[in-house]
Order: sequence, then structure tokens, then C-alpha cells
Amino acid sequence: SFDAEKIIEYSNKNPKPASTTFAYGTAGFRTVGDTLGSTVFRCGLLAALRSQSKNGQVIGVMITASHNHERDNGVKLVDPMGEMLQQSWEAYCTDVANAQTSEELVETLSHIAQEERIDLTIKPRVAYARDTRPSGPMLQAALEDGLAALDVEASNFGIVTTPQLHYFVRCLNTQGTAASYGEPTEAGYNAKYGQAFLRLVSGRETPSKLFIDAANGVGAPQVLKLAQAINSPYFDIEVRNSDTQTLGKLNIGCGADHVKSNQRPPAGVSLVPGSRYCSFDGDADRLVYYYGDEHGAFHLLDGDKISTLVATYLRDLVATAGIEDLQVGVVQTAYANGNSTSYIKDTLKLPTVFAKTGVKHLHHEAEKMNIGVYFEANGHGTVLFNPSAVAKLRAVVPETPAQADAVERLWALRDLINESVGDAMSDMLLVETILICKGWTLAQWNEAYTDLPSRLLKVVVNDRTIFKTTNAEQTLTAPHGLQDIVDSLVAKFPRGRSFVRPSGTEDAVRVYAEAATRRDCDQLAYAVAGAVF
Ligand code: 16G
Ligand code: ZN
Repeated sequence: SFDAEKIIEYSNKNPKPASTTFAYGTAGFRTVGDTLGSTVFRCGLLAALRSQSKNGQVIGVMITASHNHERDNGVKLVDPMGEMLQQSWEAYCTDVANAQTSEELVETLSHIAQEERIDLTIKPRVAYARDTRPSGPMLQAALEDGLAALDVEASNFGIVTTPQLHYFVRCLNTQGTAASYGEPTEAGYNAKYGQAFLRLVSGRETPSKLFIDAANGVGAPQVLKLAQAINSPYFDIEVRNSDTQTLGKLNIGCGADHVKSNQRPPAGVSLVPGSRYCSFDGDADRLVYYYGDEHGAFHLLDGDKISTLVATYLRDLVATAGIEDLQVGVVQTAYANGNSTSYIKDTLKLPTVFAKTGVKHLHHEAEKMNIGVYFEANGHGTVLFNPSAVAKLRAVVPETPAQADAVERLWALRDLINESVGDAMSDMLLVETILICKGWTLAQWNEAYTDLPSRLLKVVVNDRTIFKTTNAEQTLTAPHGLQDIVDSLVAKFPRGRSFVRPSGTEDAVRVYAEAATRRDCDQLAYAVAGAVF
């Protein structure tokens, strides 16, 4: 059993703010950083239990608030294969975070240990890291208290991107096995992805320089290290918004979320026609590309554009490799632009399904496909090769050089992609690979289809919990009658589509609308928002 006294002693150092209630949401706990000490401390305790319940495998803890304001922070747990924490444990996180006293905390932990039949004699192991936020060191210290309270064997990975921490966790748990994912170090990460990239592009024409907006976050130092490791004209980059030292700059006027939401370039970047640009978010798990044309117009290549580019490339390689019954599929959310969905279905003729917002939901749908490409429109996503795809790839006996090359490229792509979670750096290398291999500019990539005008509104309501959805968040089941109103509004506009969902990260309701013209789209969005309010 636990050393209750020791837990209580450490817990008293990290008291819970009495009046605050915490909730493990779409991407973990997230709120004002200064209030999160007790929660992060308790996540350390829970990560230890999770590790014991997984027979001592390493569990990850990442301290970050991604694209949110610098004053915010957050914490999430990472499961052994680098995936998001199993959903049934999210409720435990919430329970543990909200125990009012240290004594109640110990009781809650004991209860979980009983419920999950955890063998408390197993040595728990945890790997942790944080982003560049000013509240990071304080929260890291709180986490370390939690790890000390349960005698955890802990590895501190310092200041790295969220996807790097996911990668390290997977590496640690597969070390020395046939499924070994790589070396659990920054150098190991850079070597794995960098080498796969060079294998795929060597012999092709080198691309023009890529300007990277790193949101003044952890992606800046990390992508510079990656570039140093690759050390090749195939990866010629210039990093903008790379100031992680000056307070108040993180994510402000820059980063993938800013660019996608405002449909304009980030601060510190003026678009030169013909040049290539991309943005990461504050913890480098989201990626969007963009460019400006000769007429000064801004063109965004978002997660939907990345997913269609990648799905097309994989589909063609599978065809060239001559592998039968190896199906590439695409997972999107309701936010996917309607024209991207039509393009996948009607032009690419690939199966596509919708999942609820939040990476874990897309990930689980993609696992059901042979090769599952999943991206949120906001630029968060990756590709999964399920075991049957790997078996099929292994079984091919190539008969022509073209076939052999395609098979080799599919293997290299599997090495290039961070399967544990969406990863801006790995995704960027993937996009770069495809563009280099096709010899495409961003404008040529953008030609596949044209986005329908879309609008996303945030509506602040008294109580967002009364909004309930089904059908991958596309249909409201409550409040009663509201979906009928939405349907009747949508019917008025050609190519109209709209949905209403409660946010999983903010106290608000989101309204999305798209239609054939900008004017119709905006009218529809505001009409639906009016009905919600
Ligand atoms: C979180 C999710 C992101 C999702 C967003 C939606 C992860 C790692 N992050 O940031 O994927 O798009 O929430 O926020 O899953 P919302 O529910 O407030 O609209
Ligand atoms: Zn992020």
C-alpha cells in the first residue's frame, strides 16, 4: 500500500486552491498556469499508478498549454505507446485533481488502486518534459514532488515539443524489442526523422528555402537542432518568431492557430511571392503552410490540404507497389472543409470518416484503417500504419524496379512519420518530401481543390453543458429543437453546412458554417449563432 504520510507531506506543500474545480478535457488539464500546482503534483501521482497498472512501463507527463496564452499552462498524460491517456482514466485524473484535502487525495488514490487492481509493489516509471512557459519551472517542481512521493524512477527530458515527449515514451517502452521505435534522446529523434527524410529525397532537385514561424515557442530551438542534424540543402530553413526568452511573445500574433483562425500571415513574416512558409503552434504539434501570390492574396494550406496531399501520395505509392487490399483511408472532423471531403470521396475515391474533435478520437478511427491518415483542419494529425498494413508491406515480393522503389519508399515514410501523435516537425518533413518528390510549389499543391468559404464563431453562453451532440458533433440532440432551426437555416444557402458544438477547452460554444460564397457563409454563421444565443 501507499506511504500515506509521505504523500500527505508532499501534498501539503502543493495545496489545492479551495474554490477551483479542475477537469481533464480534450487535451488534459488546461487553465491559468499559476493555479495548476496541485493538479500537476497529483498528475505525478497518477502517472505513477498508471505506470504500475501497465506493469511498470513508462508513462509520459507533458506540461504545456499548446497554442493558448502564455499565462496558461496545462498537463497531460501519455500512455506507453506514445498515445493519449486511455479515456477511462480521464475521470480518475479529474477525481484526483479535485480531492479537497491531502487525506481525501490519499483515499482517492487508494480507491483507484483497488478499482484497477494495481500491484503497488511494481516500480513506477515516468518520463516528463515541458514547454517554454514561465510557469513551467514551478509546475515541473510540483510534478517532481508527486514523483518523489511515490518513489518513481523518473526521466526529465527538459524543454522539448509535445510530440518529442510522446516519441521518447514510445522509444523507452520498445527499447530492445522488435518494435523498437528509436533512441529516446533528442539526437535519436533528429537522426531517425532526418535520415528517413534524406533517404526519400536524395537525388531530387533541392527545394527553395522554407520560412518557419515557430510561434516563439519550443519548436524554434528544436527545429534548429533538427536542421543541424539533417545538415543538407534539402532542408534549407529560416526560423522566424523564435524568441523564447522575452516574456509575452509566445503565440502572440503568430503560430499555426493564429494563422488558421485569422487566415493571415503571422507577425514578423511578410510574404514574398514564390517563397514558402509554414507555422507551428506553441508546442509544435500543429502545422499549416501558406504563401502569398503576385496579387497579394493569402493562401492557406491547412490540415485538410496536408491530409489530402499525404493521402494522395500514399495511395499512389501503394498502387505502384502493387499491394492488393491495402486501403488508405482518411479521418477528418466536422471542421474539415466540405470541398476537401468531396475531393477525398469523389476524386481520390478513398474512404473517409468523421471523428469527434480532439486528436485521440481521430487516432482511434485511424487505427481501424490499413493506412489511416488523420488531420484536424487546424493542422494537427499524422498517419498510422496498422499491423495488417505492415504485414502486407513485408509480404510483397517486388517484380519490377518501380515496385521495389515504391515499397522502399513506403518503409521510409513509415520511419519519417511520428505515429505516436501529430508532430509539426515530422509532418513538415513529410510535406517537404512529397513536394520535393513531385517537384511542386505550394501553389501547385493548392490546385487540388478550392476551399469553400468558412467561418468559425465563438458564442459565450450561460451554460455550455446543455449542448449535446451526436454524429461526430455534427448534430445537436439538445437543447430540444435547436438542430431543426440549424437545419432550416442551412437549407437556405447553396452548399451550406453548419454545426454547433460545446468547446472541450473553453467555456463557450462553437459555431461553424460554410457555404458557396463568403457572403452566404457569414450570413449562415451569424444566423446560427443568433439561434444559439
Ligand atoms: C484541443 C485538441 C485539439 C482540438 C481542440 C479543440 C488535442 C491534443 N488537442 O486543443 O486537437 O482541435 O482541443 O478545442 O487533442 P475546442 O474543443 O475548444 O474547440
Ligand atoms: Zn499544440
